[in-house]
Amino acid sequence: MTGGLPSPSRRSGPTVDPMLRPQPNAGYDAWVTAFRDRALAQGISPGTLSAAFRGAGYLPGVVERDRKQTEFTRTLQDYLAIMASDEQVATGRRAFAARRALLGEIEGRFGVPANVVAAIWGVESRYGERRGDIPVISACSTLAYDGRRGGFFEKQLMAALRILQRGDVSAARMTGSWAGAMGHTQFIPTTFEAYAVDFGGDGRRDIWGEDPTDALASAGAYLGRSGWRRGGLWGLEVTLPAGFNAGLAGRGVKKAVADWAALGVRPAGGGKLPDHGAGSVLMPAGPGAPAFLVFRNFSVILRYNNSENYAIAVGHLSDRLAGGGPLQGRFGPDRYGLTIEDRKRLQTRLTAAGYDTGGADGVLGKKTEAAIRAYQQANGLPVTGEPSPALLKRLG
Ligand code: NAG
Repeated sequence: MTGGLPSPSRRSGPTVDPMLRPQPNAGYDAWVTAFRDRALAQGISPGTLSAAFRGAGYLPGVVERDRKQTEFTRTLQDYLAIMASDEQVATGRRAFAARRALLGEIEGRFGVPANVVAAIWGVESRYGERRGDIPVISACSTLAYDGRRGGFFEKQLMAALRILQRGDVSAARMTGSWAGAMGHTQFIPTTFEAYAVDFGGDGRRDIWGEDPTDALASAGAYLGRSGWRRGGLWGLEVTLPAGFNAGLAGRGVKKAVADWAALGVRPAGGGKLPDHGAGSVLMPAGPGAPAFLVFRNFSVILRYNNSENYAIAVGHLSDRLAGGGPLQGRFGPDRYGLTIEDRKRLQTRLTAAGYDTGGADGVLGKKTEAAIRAYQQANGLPVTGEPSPALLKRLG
């Protein structure tokens, strides 16, 4: 997954955003003409190329999303508010229960626990609800032409064409996020080529359709083949003693569990630290906020998405799907001086005042930023798009 969450998928009818419909662009057309020769030289057939590019085109909305990723970086608390709220956990437990047998088989084959694969599914596509509906050929060719990360997206485009040529999916069904992450488990084309499996046994690897069988098995295969240790934990929430040396936090410092215990690191849930080999202490939200001891399997989750906050969210959600409780530690105010309750209140009040924030989950994204800008503009305030305690107060 690139740049945060996959966009909501709409299963029927045309994509609403007109910026996600192909638009005439002579530069793009010339780029595609030259690209075709490179693809032919790499063994893509003329038939595959014409089927792939039929109806494909330049999508300005994709470039816009790539350029204007939100100013707000997604914190651990944001990830948890989105993926592991009580409501999301309840949804996740239902999805997990419904696929328990399949996930058990996947665990048997690849050694990755059922609840971990289910957590990846939840984080990547909300258990299949948001698989992405942007045509992958259009998205990857637009970004390859655009050039900001042209080399990367040309590789993805070439991989997507090989996937089409192999017959796993038709061009029309090959959809994903604006950045080419596809299906239930948001595989980019090169990850698909390297790790996707046909677990259902119909001769195709289908991660796009309603049935999540191949996608979940592919996620299990990806983590399993990336070095997941059978029986190992990802990590756990811990408490740190007063005066813990923050210089010891971070994946750069690895110590045996006994050494961490001697330094006063304790499981937040009580008892003794479990021993899953050398580990690192992470303090993703600074001193006083939830802290974690992470093991080797944590690094395997990072292969999926190289963000510590992402991997902690997956790990924690996997615990919750298996019946565990919420984090014990509390997050302090953010860099604007606002707690998550403040941020939810800000969103509720902006929305009530006619500035839609797209919900009140306490996560500040593009819509909240736009709502703040619009409110500031309309009220003669400096237009920063940034929240503040003063803004919250003003909104009453
Ligand atoms: C992620 C890929 C990962 C790749 C990374 C950087 C998946 C599930 N994850 O989207 O393999 O290393 O981008 O390109 O495809």
